[in-house]
Amino acid sequence: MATPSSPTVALSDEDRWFNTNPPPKHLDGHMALVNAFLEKHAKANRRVVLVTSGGTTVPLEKQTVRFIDNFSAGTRGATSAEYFLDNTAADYAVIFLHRQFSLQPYSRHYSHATHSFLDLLTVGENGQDVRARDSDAVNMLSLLRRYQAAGDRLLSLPFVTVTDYIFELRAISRAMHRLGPNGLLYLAAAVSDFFLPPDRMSEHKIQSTDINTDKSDDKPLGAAAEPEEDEETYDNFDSNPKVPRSKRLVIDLDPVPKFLKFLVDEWSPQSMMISFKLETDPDLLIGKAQGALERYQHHLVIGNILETRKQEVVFVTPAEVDWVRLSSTEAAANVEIESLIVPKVISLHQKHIETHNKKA
Ligand code: PAZ
Repeated sequence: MATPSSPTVALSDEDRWFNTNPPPKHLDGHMALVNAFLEKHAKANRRVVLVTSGGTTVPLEKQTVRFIDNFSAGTRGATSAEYFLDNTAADYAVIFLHRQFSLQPYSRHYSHATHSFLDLLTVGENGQDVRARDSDAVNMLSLLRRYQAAGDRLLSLPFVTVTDYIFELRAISRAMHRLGPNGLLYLAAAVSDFFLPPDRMSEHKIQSTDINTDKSDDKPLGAAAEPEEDEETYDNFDSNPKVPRSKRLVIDLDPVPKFLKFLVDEWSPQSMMISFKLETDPDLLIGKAQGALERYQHHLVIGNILETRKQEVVFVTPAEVDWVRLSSTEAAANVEIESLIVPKVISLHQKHIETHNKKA
């Protein structure tokens, strides 16, 4: 403990954040798996890509009942992971850091379908075994072969909250530093920009009424507890101040620290780093992507618009702005845009490695 005479070292913003937020329960277990995975693939001189995928939650209570979430199902991440793994010439191993229960490479083709997976099965002729229905069997067999070929080149690790995500990202990217330029960070997760710090988070479920004066969520607070109309605080949050402040849930979130800066500068400076940028207003996309590149000094931002993200993305580097689009024929044939994104990323990573090796 610091005494008045002992020197004190000011904590950086990064240290302060990591000291005041709880690490995920499974971090040590995940890192044991990551270290063994990296050891094996580094020995084989294989490239390793960390693909992050899916949305992060922002819990509102420590014993979490309610949380804020976002739209992402993890399609971009799961699909991209598959194209990295299937590219046998490039020979990547993939750490797939994904939101728990979001889409996964290979199983994504069936896992979130609107019909039950049981509809794909039929009972064999002998009445004893189970088979895929004839109409699905060919596709399933080819998928199973691709999944088995990926085998131990895929390590899948789940996260839930935005805090879990940042802890996992720091630990994994630091561990990937050992790969030098063979490491690739492909950050497609939809990460919340805001969170509720633990010192302002209630331990238990947030109550909708004052539990000391009212037991029911349905009826209004008892007359004795309810201030008279003219005493009540009708704060003007909006143009309809009919609901008193005491009955509103007002959520006041802090910004999530800009951790990509730490990633580039300290956690994994030799890896190639690609961030994704999502916007809904097309007029903002390129400027925001260029702003992120400028601020973090990483290698590439892949920009996309919510509505068109499955048809087009834009590669923004310090040198150029390059749109990648499905042609109308490709779109009609349900070609996945990740089949265009991933080969382009692989060739940029190849250049990154060559540039690094020339300098060394
Ligand atoms: O998960 P999904 O396929 O529905 O969406 C993918 C995406 C839009 C979340 C991804 O392409 C992306 O832009 N991620 C970064 C989002 C952001 O933090 O700006």
